[in-house]
Amino acid sequence: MLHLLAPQTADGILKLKEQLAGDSRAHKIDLGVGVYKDEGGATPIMRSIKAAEQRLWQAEDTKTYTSLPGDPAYLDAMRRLILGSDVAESRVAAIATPGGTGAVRQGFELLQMARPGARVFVTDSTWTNHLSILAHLGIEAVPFRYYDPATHAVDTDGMLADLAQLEAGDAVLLHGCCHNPTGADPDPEGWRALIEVMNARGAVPVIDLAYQGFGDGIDADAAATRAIADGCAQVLIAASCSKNFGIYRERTGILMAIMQDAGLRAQAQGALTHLNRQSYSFPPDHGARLVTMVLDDPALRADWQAELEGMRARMMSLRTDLAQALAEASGSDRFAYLTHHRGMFSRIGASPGQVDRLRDEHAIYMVGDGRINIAGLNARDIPALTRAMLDVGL
Ligand code: PLP
Ligand code: TYF
Repeated sequence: MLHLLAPQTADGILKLKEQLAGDSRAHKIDLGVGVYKDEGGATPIMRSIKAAEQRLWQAEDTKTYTSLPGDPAYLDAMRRLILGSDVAESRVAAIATPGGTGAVRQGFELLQMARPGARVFVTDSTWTNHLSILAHLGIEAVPFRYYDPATHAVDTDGMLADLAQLEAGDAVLLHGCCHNPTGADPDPEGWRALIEVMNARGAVPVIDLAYQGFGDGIDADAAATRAIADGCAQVLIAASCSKNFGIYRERTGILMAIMQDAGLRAQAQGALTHLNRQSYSFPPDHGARLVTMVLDDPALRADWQAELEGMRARMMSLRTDLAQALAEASGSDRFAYLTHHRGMFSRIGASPGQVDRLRDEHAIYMVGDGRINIAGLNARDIPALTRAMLDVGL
């Protein structure tokens, strides 16, 4: 009966990798898949991770199972990294998950366990995996206005008008920082209004935090998440260590459920642990252990922070340099939005036809919705990208 399986559409972002591999033009520029790259185009292992790995190889004397929710030291270190000291430990239930994707998946499953038929409101647009996981689980995704292509910024009024449709028991999926795919995050006032509308309607925030440290810094990037955790009675947070620790393939993430009191925390912890058991029993441990070692050792942590800050600064200066090159070549300031966006991504407003032309005529690859990965750039490619963007009419 397996022949009954319906064909599935491939991940459009990951498909770019194959297209790019088949392109023999030496000057091709990869602004596709969201992976951090250095000036030489490499995605290196961070120094602190390499050092932790070396120590772990020497010190680790067993690979017996951890516990179903994951190593408690990892869950604790991540809670402190994400929430700081703003949120009482007694409110936080957590499980380790295979990557941020695993956390997102488990979070949606938890919503469905709590309330079959719950809807998830999503930013228009959002990471395509959000939509495909929701569809796979049979959960209704309700898009709300978020990004205004005219201003390249968040359409706060439109967002709040659409969220007035929220009903009690709905969930709202937000990107904690560095919105994927647009690069536009709400301003502090927008975040405050979001908290207000979610509380007024009885909706549960679900925060996807995949780029902490890539926007304005480790604590600044967690500020909205902390404000929501502080201001709302129940919150889900799905976080990834793939980008900020550079451990993509280790599959390291966490799902936290913040509840109003310790009793409800225990109930949520039971449900989360149950979910891990139903899915894969014990979550992957290697990446989680490296993250814990880095966060808990002052010297490793300082080095990690310094290296992460260097990555963040590189992305910010690429933004500034590209915006400046475009301003000079176009004689206009219509590209200033690049410096207002945060994280790896910006949506540059290219139509599907313009995306095709950029690829076919200029060997520049980006996602079909006009999303570029800023970290895929380097100083040498900025003139070519500038010429190409203006050539196709952006
Ligand atoms: N959420 C968003 C918005 C992302 O862009 C990513 C990308 O990598 C993830 C979650 C999860 O990543 P991973 O499963 O590799 O940790
Ligand atoms: O959006 C991106 O490019 C990253 C990487 O199925 C990614 O989040 C892309 C697709 C995917 C998993 C990760």
